[in-house]
Amino acid sequence: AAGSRFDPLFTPLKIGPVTIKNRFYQVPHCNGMNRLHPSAMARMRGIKAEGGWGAVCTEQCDVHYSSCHPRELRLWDQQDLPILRRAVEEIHAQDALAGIELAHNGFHVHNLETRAIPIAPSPVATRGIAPVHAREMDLQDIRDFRRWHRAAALNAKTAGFDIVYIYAGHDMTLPVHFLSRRTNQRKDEYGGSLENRVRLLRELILDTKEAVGDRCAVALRFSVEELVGTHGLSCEDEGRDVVEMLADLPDLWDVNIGDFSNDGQTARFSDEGFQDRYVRFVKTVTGKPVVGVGRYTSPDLMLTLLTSGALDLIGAARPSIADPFLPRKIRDGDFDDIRECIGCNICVASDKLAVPLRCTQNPTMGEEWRRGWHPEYIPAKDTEDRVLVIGGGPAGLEAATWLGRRGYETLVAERRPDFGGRALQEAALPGLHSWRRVADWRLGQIRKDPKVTLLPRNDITAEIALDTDFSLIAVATGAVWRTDGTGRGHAAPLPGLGTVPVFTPDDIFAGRRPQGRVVLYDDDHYYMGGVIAELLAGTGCEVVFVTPESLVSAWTVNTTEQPRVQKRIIETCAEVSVSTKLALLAKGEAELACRFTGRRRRIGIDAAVLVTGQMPRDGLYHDIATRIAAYKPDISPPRVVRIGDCLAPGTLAAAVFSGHLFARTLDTGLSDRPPFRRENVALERDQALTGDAPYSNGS
Ligand code: FMN
Repeated sequence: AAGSRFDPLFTPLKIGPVTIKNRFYQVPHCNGMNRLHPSAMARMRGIKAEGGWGAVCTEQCDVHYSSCHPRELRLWDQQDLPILRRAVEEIHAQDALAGIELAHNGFHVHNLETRAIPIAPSPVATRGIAPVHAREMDLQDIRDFRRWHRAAALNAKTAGFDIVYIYAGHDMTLPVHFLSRRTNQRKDEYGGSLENRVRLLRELILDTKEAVGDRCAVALRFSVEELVGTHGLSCEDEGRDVVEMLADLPDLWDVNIGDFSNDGQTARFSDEGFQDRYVRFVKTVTGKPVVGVGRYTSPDLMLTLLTSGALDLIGAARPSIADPFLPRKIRDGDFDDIRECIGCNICVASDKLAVPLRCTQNPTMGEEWRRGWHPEYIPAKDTEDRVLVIGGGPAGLEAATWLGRRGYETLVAERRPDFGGRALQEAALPGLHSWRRVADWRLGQIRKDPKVTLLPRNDITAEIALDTDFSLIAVATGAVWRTDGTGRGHAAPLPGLGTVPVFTPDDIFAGRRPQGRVVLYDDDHYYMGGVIAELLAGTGCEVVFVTPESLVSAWTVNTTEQPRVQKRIIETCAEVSVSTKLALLAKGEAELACRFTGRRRRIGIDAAVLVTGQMPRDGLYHDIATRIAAYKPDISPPRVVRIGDCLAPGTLAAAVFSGHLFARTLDTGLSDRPPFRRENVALERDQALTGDAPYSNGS
């Protein structure tokens, strides 16, 4: 509301020829929907704009087929315009500025789809391990690239974008490859001195300003620090020099630290505001507006960043995913309603795995178009049900939050004294404190809702559940970790159980701790094995970390945490054995087997911690279902469903989603037809093709 101390966050700001209405800026982020699910992508952006973000940007958008990112947007030519226009329309409909991040991924991509040889300042193997090399660009290639970039900028303007980016961040794109001493070994005017290495970037900014600068702001996304010392860009060395050299050339500086694994650090490894100390200097060098990021969810910190002159605009990717309505909530003073990002990077994982974006805190993310879900509104109830939710973990609390909003009278029974289930238990593990936010937000909402009652310390049996007059029962009793070592690697129980003390994550949650030399067997591969190893090492255990995968916590590759996780495990554990199975336990010993050769060795241990499979805790569900099945035909029985980990153990995000799905549909089962819209790519003959035929048979 006007007159609030947060008013500075709601003052407009001129960015080149355009004006942003407030200081909330959704920086470019991919979303797994991209050009393959364009309506879904556009709707998601529109919802962000509706939530009050003054600017909403697309993800990176390739300007040419020699930069063929497998998952992102494209603006190769005008054929790509309709998809982008759709996003612009959605964003403009809510009075926000639309930004587009033009990109050429140079040797960062392999171009397996287009078969174009990747291009680079100097000959180099492409990123990753694909057997592909990039070739050196000659001066004509550089002129061509500038032309493609300029054409894309003009097309972006035609599509209606207000902000056009040059993307020189995250060690990913051609202008950065030219900038970097590591990747530019050229001897011509584009190599050698920093003045030469920055030439292409300077030319791109000037080209873009000349082409579209009359109507569009020209933004530069630049990583001022790469955390590899003076070997790379550093805010104390060449990163700063570049900002000084280009100071007032772009209309907007969008700055961060690169590469993405640094920029997108999880809460396990960094706190809110972690980039501030690296990017703070930018404002002292340029007179142009500066936007920065750092998992900003706290209104107070945002205000301080602005008023202290650290930033002009509060940038956000993940916080805008967790709460698309964050700006509006600050404006309206609804601080308790802000759904804070927990910094888990399940969003990043969805993008990496090329599926629509998901979010632990915001289960509607990625479902805005295909299921018609909105992050703030939900249809009023359309049945007369009264709902009993048994279990107050992430799924149960999420279900109750939204059932209440729909107007359903809901009771949540929990056997523990506190609510939150695994979100609370896991939040006590090293680095996972922000997991609490999953419970806190939902409890905050429920406590304001007279329709929902919380009943702690209530161990509900089937008899009690069926003795009530609830017409719908959702069993959300979670899951248990397997105690016998079965999981992905072992289909049958581990031989030798009973010869040494065995612990599972559930024992750790309950406060039971092994002592001495401990083998931790991680056949789960997400974060649990790693954080428990860290915890035990911190309490004095000598931990031998064993996993059949070739990397520690291998699935965290998708959340981009993996190298940090492995470093920490190497540093904290006594020994790390990858590609190794725990073959058997014996008195005081564990036998380990090489996953490839089967070669075995024995190590002395005092205890084993098994982080393998999980089983749904669904006994109560089956008990209720069995009793209902035996009801006499003249009695109309209540309906019972399972939600969250009780249905199938998975991520925190999956549990929350399951609870949300139940609140919307009163079910979690499968239907005959998909319960969401699909966007089918039109066949060529169905498209209104303009211009030349896209291929020729030579006749
Ligand atoms: N940055 C880009 O410049 N281009 C991208 O396409 C891009 N994709 C991203 C996809 C996801 C799912 C996320 C979470 C981030 C992405 N980023 C990308 C980085 C973000 O713009 C941002 O700099 C980073 O996430 C740190 O900001 P945050 O802490 O507010 O999330």
